[in-house]
Amino acid sequence: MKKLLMLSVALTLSASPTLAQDMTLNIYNWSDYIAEDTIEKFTAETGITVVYDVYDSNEVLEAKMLTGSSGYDVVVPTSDFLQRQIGAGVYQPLDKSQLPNLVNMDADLMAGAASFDPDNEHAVIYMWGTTGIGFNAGMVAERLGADYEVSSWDLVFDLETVAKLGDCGVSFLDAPSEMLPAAMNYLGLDPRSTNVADFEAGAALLETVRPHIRYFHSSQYINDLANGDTCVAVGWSGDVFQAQARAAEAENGVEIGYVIPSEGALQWFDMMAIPVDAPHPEAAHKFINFVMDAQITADITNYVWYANANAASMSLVDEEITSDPGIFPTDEAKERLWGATVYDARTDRVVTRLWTRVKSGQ
Ligand code: SPD
Repeated sequence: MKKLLMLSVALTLSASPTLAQDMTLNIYNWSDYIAEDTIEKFTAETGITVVYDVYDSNEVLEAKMLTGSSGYDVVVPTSDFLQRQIGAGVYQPLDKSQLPNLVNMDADLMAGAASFDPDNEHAVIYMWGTTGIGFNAGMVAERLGADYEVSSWDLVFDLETVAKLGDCGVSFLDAPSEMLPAAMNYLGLDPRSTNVADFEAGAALLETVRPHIRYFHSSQYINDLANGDTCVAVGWSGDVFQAQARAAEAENGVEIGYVIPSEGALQWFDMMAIPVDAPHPEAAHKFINFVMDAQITADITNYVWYANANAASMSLVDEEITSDPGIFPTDEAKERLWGATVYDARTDRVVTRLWTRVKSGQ
């Protein structure tokens, strides 16, 4: 009897291979980037079990994607990295017939993303944000004076200013394709330039302030800011707001602010895509479609404090978030944002070499 049952299970599985293979889904996403209950809800709705891993750097994701056979079904590269990886044949075209919730997406923002992925063939926007400055209002005021208004990259790139903050802890993202352009922009150069001399100038500025930078890391700053262990972080919008929320929850008296500096900042889009060798492409489509549900996306934004590109979700997002110009920049602030440049292999080598030099401080 047992044998018969096993045989029938085996037959059922082989008769419906897609169903059998699609009961699992391997997701690789940025850390601190999903609501507490998103995965649980997805499994409850679909019966698909999820293995969820995280990273905090596009370079780490890219290395895995270019090596291949990562085992991941859904990954979330930022749009400039996505474009380069599409060029390397890393992603499969989406089957849009499996993505009915695409109608929920904001047409303008998707058109913007299409400049990295024509016709949005391979990816859908997950969340978007800016790279600006998070700061501990009290600690900064103690060192720079109560009247000092944090509004400029001066806070971290002006030597005299940042030197006064060294003791309370300043951190930079470990993201060369964001930090070098920010420094170049501060110097009055085009942040989208791929001119080696411009990168050299940006690196020289970063090396000047390097002695006052406690560390380069792209996720640790959330807790450090929240706990008052550091006072300033060049960071990603939602992460800084998460630090603010954690501090408020801890009632520890730490008050965190976020600014998009007056000189401008990078605006980026993180994109959901399916690797060409994903073991469970059908489940991957189901997940992407699930995230595009208006309520699910709103829940994520309400938890991680990142802007999303789901027009249908907006009325479900907390007003505290939709009205915050640090999360949804004003039209005036949008004028000062720049988009990422896609670096070719040669430029990438220049950036990597300079970044190693900046970080090592030698
Ligand atoms: N904790 C989530 C961080 C997401 C940041 N995305 C990276 C954008 C890079 N330009």
